[in-house]
Amino acid sequence: MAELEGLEFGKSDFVLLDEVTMEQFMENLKLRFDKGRIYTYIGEVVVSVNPYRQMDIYGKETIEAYRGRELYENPPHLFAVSDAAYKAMKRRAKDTCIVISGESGAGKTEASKYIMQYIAAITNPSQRAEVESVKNVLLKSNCVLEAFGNAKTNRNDNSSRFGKYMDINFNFNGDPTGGHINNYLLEKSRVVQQQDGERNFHSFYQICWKNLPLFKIRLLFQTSNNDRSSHKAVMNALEVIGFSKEEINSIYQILASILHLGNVQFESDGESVQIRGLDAVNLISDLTGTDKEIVSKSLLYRTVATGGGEVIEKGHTEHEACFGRDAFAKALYERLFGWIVGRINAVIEVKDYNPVLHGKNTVIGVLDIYGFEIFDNNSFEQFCINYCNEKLQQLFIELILQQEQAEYQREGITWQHINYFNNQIIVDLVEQSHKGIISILDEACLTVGKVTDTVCLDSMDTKLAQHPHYTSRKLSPSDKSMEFKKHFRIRHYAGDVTYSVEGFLDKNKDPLFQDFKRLMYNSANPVLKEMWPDGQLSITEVTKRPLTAATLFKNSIVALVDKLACKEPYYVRCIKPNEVKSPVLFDEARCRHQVAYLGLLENVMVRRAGFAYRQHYTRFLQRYKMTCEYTWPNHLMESDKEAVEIIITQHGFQDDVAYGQTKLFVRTPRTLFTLEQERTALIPILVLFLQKVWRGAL
Ligand code: AOV
Ligand code: MG
Repeated sequence: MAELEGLEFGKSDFVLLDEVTMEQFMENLKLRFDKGRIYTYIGEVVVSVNPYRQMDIYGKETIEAYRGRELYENPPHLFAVSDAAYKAMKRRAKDTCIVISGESGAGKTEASKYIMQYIAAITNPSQRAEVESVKNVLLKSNCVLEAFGNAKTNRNDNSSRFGKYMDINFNFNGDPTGGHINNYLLEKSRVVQQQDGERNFHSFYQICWKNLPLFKIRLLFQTSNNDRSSHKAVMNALEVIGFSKEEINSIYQILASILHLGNVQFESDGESVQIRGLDAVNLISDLTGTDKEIVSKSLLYRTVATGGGEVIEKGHTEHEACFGRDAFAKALYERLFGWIVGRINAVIEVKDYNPVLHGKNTVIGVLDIYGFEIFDNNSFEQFCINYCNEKLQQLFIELILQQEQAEYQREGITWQHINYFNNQIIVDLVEQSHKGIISILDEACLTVGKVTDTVCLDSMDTKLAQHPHYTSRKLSPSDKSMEFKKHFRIRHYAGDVTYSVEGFLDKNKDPLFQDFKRLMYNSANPVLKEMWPDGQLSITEVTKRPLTAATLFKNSIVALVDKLACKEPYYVRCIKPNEVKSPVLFDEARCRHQVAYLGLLENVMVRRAGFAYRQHYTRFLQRYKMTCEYTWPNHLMESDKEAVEIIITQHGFQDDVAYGQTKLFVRTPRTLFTLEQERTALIPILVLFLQKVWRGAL
């Protein structure tokens, strides 16, 4: 428990509150925010409030102050948990992960960057060149991924529109040897459409500082000087990571062609559809290294296989042509993004690692994913993002609230059970097979014939009418937000969200005409070709039913949760203090709401009634038996448990521990720290003693 700050800054660990009530919690959180103390602990969990201003707490001196120290030796900080995760990994060869959660704009991405900077700063003291280069690439990758994966939304000027989980690999010295980035569902619909007041991905505005044929593109009016400096940083980062000149050129050519695709317009004379003016098509063909004729043709026709195996060309309606163009633009961007991540991974992948020679390869994972969000208009993307946040909340409950209580029960420790809201019921509502929303969506997508979004909504309304977290429009006819008959509502752990079902089926099916894939595969540009390997399939070879977007997303998030669950977790819980990005405003109601849904109060209760450390009796004894005359070198008690009791009593720690069936439970870290110090002081004396014994002097 951190106690190093004066009382005027409030309690640095919520566990130290006089009473665990919402009032006291909020009072402390506000006091600390007002005093510029943005971090507070709940045991080992860091609660962070977005300061919305530059804080002078991330520099070299602060890093040095936290390096190698224990949590309670310094005021609360991200660096302290980063160090704890690092120490656990290095000393105990444990894989650890740092999970950062909180709603959109709460400060997750900033936190993840500080964590990575800290880890980079404290490793590789001998400055070995190959390690330095790995660290450099890991740090620079942030800049590139933000440029291509972040955008201004109405919640956050630099909102992550993809999920990111990064593993950093370490050798036995504790130096980074490589890493791997997993990216989750990029919000590609943003490429063709943004809500009022929002922007496309940053990369599109940065591109106008390049020498490319970009006239007549409306989007670029929104570009700023900020984009210009970011562009320089991205170019530098791409070079440092090792992208070749040709690759960098290709990236920007693809971006430019997506912009020009946005300028392609169609017209119809009632019979056939034409492209209005061919400027854009010509530019796209130049930029992508493809044939002008085939570009036009791919935009106007699709090749289909008939039942008899015959292959024919079918002209699009105007609507289909627009749909195809947009799907193509989105897919081009998505593949570009995936390719960039893949290229970074290829550079940082751990190479030539031999566990026999180099020891166990351990990992610290850092998760920074899009936060829970509610917009005026919530669509398929918000549905996926919010589902993902439900899963992470579920993991938090499992790891922090459930497991903790289950262990006390198992070990027979006296324990007042703490109730909390378990959001598993909402997770099930979304993902359960056959009955969940994703299943119902998939079923509608697989049904042959004309199934519309509204038909699918009907089916959801019927099947889920009884679910306590689902509101059907039929059940609330007077509800204004559902009057358009195209909405459904989920009562999420973090609040109610009304989703518009419009576009759900298309986004879930995510179709792209094979003609575009073939067009790209046949590009003269090898980089572009590499992104479209499936373009080589002929129309008759194409798999008919690939997995839907929601199911693919679900599978990836389930895999992510499994990955996290087998690591030792460290948590950063971010809170957004207000809706207006103010550094001084602490919006009490908004913060209270976040504290409630994040389950922070329950976290304090579990922690407070609970014990910071626990250790098996035998292991405890092995480590600390030298600190007690009755247990060194061996004890004469009936069991190890009794021997441990003697050590504890002799030190006067009996009020700070509880004895479980197999483990000793220690309430405060200080007890362990004192024992550890004593042990360290005794070791040289014992070594001398043992040397004498060996030499026969004693
Ligand atoms: P998010 O990652 O949680 O939202 P960010 O980390 O992007 O939120 O933070 C939003 C903005 O808040 C940043 O651009 C900074 O201006 C400011 N900010 C956050 N943390 C700090 C800090 N420690 N010091 C100074 N300013 C900060 V989202 O990605 O939208 O869920 O999807
Ligand atoms: Mg973010």
